[in-house]
Amino acid sequence: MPHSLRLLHFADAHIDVANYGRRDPETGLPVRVMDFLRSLDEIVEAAIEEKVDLVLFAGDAFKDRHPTPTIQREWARRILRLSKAGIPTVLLVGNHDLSPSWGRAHTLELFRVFDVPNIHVVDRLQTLTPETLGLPLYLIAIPWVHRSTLMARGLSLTDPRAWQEEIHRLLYRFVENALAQKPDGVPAVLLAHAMVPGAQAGWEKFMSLDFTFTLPGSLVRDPRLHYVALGHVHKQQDLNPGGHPPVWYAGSIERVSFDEAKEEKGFLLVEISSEGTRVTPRFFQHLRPFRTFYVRISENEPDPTARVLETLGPEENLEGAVVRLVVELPREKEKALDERRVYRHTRAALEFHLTKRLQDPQRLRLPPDVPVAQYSPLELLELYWQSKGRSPEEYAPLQKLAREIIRQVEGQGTEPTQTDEP
Ligand SMILES: [Mn+2]
Repeated sequence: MPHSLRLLHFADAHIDVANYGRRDPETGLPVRVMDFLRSLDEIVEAAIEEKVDLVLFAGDAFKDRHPTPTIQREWARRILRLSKAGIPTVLLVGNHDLSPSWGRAHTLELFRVFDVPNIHVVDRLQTLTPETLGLPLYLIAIPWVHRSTLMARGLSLTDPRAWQEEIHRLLYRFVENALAQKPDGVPAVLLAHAMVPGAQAGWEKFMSLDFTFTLPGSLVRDPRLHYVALGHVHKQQDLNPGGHPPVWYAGSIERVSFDEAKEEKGFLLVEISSEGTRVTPRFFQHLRPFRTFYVRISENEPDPTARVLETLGPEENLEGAVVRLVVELPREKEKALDERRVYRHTRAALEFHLTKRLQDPQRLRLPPDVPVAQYSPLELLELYWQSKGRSPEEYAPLQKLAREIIRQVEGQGTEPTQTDEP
């Protein structure tokens, strides 16, 4: 290997996932979007300062494939800084960047249309040669593959398992061919946006509406590779600890939900040399705190509001944080909770979410002369709603949904519904 190569790997920017809430008066951008952009700025600055040879973005630039022009501008500004700094940058397409409809543009396509110097957009199975990259490195790239793409290739949907096997056959063939064509003496890196079995998944599974595009573990742990740069899973992790090649999800660049409250977020600096591959995670210091508080109010609590405020602690401790408060309290205590005071106490927080869980003292009681077995599941469910003090108007839609689910489970087909497609 001629000399050592230094890469910066990041993924799952999702810069507009919190495109709402309080706005910054100077930029007009939502404060939370600015948090994401700050992470992105740090990534770009690190790439320039560290003089990396290549930046790999492993997919999912935005929340979905309809970023607003403002958001697109902010993304483009930062990618152009990399371009102008002369750093080859590969932008891989993730599931959130893609339209499921055949022939529609994805969110990264304009960089290719304008032929932006040093920016390489990858939206199909592709290899990037040392000539293309201007570097002694061979890149094998696997973007998220959409169901419609596979269907266009004639894969039928009837048997998901056979289908998954067919995808995996295709991927093994692609990687095998790619490695066979790799010039001697240059390292091979795999860049992919996909799920890999064994990864600790997080919020991204709720964000994904399509089927899960999965890469087999043995494909990514191929020892002929020098590094595997993954995107899709939001928790940063190495899927081959201590092994070769290192197989890393860079993770998302900001926290998206409370599940990630304790997760560090950052990017990876990767050095490939004749001695092997060294991966150094870099974490952001600026991340906004996400704080969750639980309070349980008992039946004989004299002052529920005071209890809640005490749990939240001093107002100034909440400054700038995203705060969630869950209060469990007996239904008859609800009126004693002064919500306005609670909101006033949390006004320094950037966001405040209050969830009240009202507890009912009475248990579900059935008439004593009728055995439970004589009730149908639907009747029992209705009794349950009633015991919770719900009105028929409130629980009717849920009953209807339950009826449909029970029908489906019992294999009697579905009722035609009037609901619109999401
Ligand atoms: Mn994804």
